[in-house]
Parts: sequence; C-alpha cells; structure tokens
Amino acid sequence: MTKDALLARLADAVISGKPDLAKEGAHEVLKNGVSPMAAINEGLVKGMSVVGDRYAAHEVYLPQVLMSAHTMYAGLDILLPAIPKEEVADKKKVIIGVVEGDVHDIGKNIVKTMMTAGGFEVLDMGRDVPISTFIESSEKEKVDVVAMSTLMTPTMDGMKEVIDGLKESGYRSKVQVIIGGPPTSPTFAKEIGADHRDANAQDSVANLKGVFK
Ligand code: B12
Repeated sequence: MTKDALLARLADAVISGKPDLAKEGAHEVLKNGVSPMAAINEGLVKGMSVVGDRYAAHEVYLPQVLMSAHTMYAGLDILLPAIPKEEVADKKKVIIGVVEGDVHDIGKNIVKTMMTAGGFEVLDMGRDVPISTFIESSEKEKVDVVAMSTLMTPTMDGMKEVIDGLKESGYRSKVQVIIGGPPTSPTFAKEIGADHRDANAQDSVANLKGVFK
C-alpha cells in the first residue's frame, strides 16, 4: 500500500469512528516506515477536521464526534510513543493544560508529546483546569513556560485571567506564556499579554527552542 493510501486509511478510521481500524492503520504506517508525525497530521488530524466540518454542517452529531475522538486516541496511543525523543541536558519546565470550562484535550496532548520529545519537561494539568491551578502550580513548580489550550470561544478569556493572575503574583516576568487552539490568534495573544500563539505542535516546539537557545 502507498503512503497516501495508508494515511487515507487512518483518516477514514477517524471519520467512521472505528478504533480497531485506527490501531491497525497506526501499526501498519509504522511498519512501512512512515513518520508518526505525518501519520498524526496527514492521517488522524485530517480525519478529525472532516468530522469537525460535518459537525458544523449538522451532518453528524455529538455521539459520532465522540466516537471519532475515541478513535483518534486509539491511533495516538500507538503513534505518540513512536515519536523519536531528543536528549537535552538542561531541561526547561513547561506546565500545560486546557483552560477552565473546556474539555477538548486531543490537541493539547499532541503538543505535550511533541514538547516532551523535543527535550522539555512537561507537567500536564489535564483539561478544564481552574485558573487558580495554573497560577499556583506555575510558581510552586518553578516552571519556565506556561502553555494554555482552548478550542472554544467562551473559554478564551480564561487565558487572560491566568496571565493577569501571574502578573499579580509577580511570576509573569519569569515565564514564557504560549497559547494555542483554533479560536486563538497572534493578535489575541498580544491583546491578553501572552508571548506567542502557535498554530500547531511542531511550531510551538520550534519557537520554544528558539527562545531558550
Ligand atoms: C473532537 C471534538 C469534541 C470532542 C472532544 C474530545 C476530546 N477529548 O478532546 C467532544 C465530543 C467531547 C466535544 C465536545 C464539545 N464540543 Co467539540 N469539537 C470537537 C472537534 C470536532 C475536533 C477538535 C479536535 O480534537 N481537533 C483535532 C486537534 C488535533 O486539533 P486542535 O485541538 O486544534 O490542536 C492543534 C492546534 O490547535 C494546536 N494547539 C492546540 N492546543 C494548543 C496549545 C498550545 C499551547 C499550542 C502552542 C498549540 C495548541 O496544536 C494542536 C496539534 O497540532 C471540533 C471541531 C473542529 N473543527 O475543531 C469541535 C468543537 C471544538 N467543539 C465545539 C463545541 C461547541 C463542543 C461542545 C460545547 C458541544 C456541546 N454542545 O456539548 C462540547 C464541549 C464541552 C466542554 N465544556 O468542553 C465547537 C466549539 C465552538 C467554539 N468556537 O466555541 C467546535 C469548533 C465544533 C463547532 N464547529 O461547533 N467536542
């Protein structure tokens, strides 16, 4: 089977919500030497974006989106551990989480894995993370980076609240604050006082490496 056909099979597994097909497809791409990142972005994520479009067009409903998300994780469970890891002597510490009110965590988990693979120590606070947890844990754990994710418009303001809280506690000047998720933008990042917004996991690792080089 060609690389394109293997990737299309992964996308189809997510679109049709078939976890077993995603697992089979993930093993198959790795066996054929396709990079796990390509399999994630051009296979699983591509499938999920089709599901997102269909959901927005009311062609599929929440239970189907849930099955697709479940399928995405079945594939990610095999592909994420296969990403090669860099060895770094002086590891910078990142705290990452999805802001309060939002449970969408697939993208955050991809970012977390890419950062770990890129030589960062990552503390994952999970999803629906209270504003106070971000603020208190950042200082307590002496992190170098605060990374926040959200996929929903109503929860974007939580990012500003975290940054404002970090300013109040005096820790803002000691950290890089990065944000991501489709409703965010570089303009929004500037508005709320974040250092930058990255569109995807690879860019965020490249940018952070630039900051700490
Ligand atoms: C899967 C999904 C779900 C799943 C989530 C499962 C899970 N465990 O995550 C389920 C079914 C649970 C769900 C629930 C809901 N969903 Co939903 N969901 C989606 C869907 C289809 C795909 C999201 C996804 O996983 N994409 C794939 C990942 C890989 O992409 P990503 O998250 O964007 O991540 C990449 C980048 O953005 C970036 N990135 C992400 N985070 C970060 C962080 C940093 C620091 C950086 C640097 C980069 C970065 O890097 C990632 C990888 O490269 C989207 C539609 C869409 N087109 O996005 C709707 C969508 C996000 N959902 C939506 C809604 C409204 C809901 C619900 C409120 C529905 C409801 N009525 O109950 C609930 C949410 C409840 C809540 N309180 O959170 C809306 C949000 C609208 C808005 N703008 O506010 C969307 C856009 C659908 C729509 N068109 O209406 N959903």
